Amino acid sequence: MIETALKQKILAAERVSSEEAEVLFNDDDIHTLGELAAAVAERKNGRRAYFVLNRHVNPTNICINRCRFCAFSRSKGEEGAFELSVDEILEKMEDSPEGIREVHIVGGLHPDRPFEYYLRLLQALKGRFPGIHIKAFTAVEVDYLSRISGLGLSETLLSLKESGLDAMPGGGAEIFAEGVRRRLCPEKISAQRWLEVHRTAHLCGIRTNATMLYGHLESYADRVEHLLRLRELQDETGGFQAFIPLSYHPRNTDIGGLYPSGLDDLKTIAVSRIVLDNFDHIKAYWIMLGEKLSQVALLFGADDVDGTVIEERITHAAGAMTGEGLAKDQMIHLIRRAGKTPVERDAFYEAVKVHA
Ligand code: V47
Ligand code: SF4
Repeated sequence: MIETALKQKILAAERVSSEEAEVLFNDDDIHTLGELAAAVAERKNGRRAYFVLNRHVNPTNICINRCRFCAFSRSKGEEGAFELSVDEILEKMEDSPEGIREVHIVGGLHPDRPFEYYLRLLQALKGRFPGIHIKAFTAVEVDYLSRISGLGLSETLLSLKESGLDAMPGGGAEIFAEGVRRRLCPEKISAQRWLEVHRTAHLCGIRTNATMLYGHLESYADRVEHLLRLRELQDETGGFQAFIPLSYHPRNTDIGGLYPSGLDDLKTIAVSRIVLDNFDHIKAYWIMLGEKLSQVALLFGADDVDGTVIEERITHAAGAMTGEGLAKDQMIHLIRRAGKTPVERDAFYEAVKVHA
């Protein structure tokens, strides 16, 4: 049972402490938790629920990190490894359905692609599709680009921005807690560095998202630590747009294990909505949650279901049970039937069309 004092605190828009956040995770009263999170979401976004017409592009799956939860990456020369040229990516974009507003680009840390490839890719995409926002490169990739270019973090980010980068996705955060992070992804940048890249991006005027990979080896206390570190940085910069809890998919991974339960997925959305009081948006990523659970998540604190997506490869390599994309009509239907107003948005949450 969630105590009355804690309920009142949340309803009065007061900030919850780390102890209180743990209480929320440990409580099994999912209905009360959902109601509280829904009240917070309604205070922030009314009845609106957002989606974007977007597609994904993964320039390569070749990666020197080889994180133990990642079924997408390959080593160079390994069966299944791929690398796309700038022209091949432009062709994919040409073949996409009409009306796309955002392209989401993330990939592996390629051992020998030069920094110029990434700048050329951005310039070519912006030149050919000026109306499409480019949300690209996780903090892990940006750190790597800074290393291979020999430029500082700000210079790297400013070069990417000048070449066409509009916003950054939230991947690579995984779980900040040091012990678990070391077991999950020993080669990956530290939590501190991930936060530093985002801080620098915000200072350079680049808005970003944040994620948390949950349901593997971490505890509730680790999840709370993660959320609080994000909340702290957001207090400092205000540069985060959305938070996306990423539900672990165990297939074809080194660490294996089980999928998180549907209740854990809903609980994580709801607690995130309550704890991250300085984030405008909580995203229920339907690719990972499934269409039906992401619809329910709209009643548990989420106000965004990502987008049409098209050609998702990272989650699908690890056993996603969803399709690789959804049509615009399906997104609108999903949101409407949850009793919300579908708002088609761009990469900056500007409304493109309200489907009242
Ligand atoms: O960084 C990798 C995660 C991320 C697995 O910012 C896995 O709008 C679950 O960050 N099970 C990429 N997750 C996805 C991502 C994202 C997706 C949609 C929207 C946005 C956004 C960001 O996927 C990786 C990693 O954290 N991931 N393997 C897995 N087995
Ligand atoms: Fe590479 Fe990212 Fe996969 Fe880790 S999660 S192996 S950094 S592609």
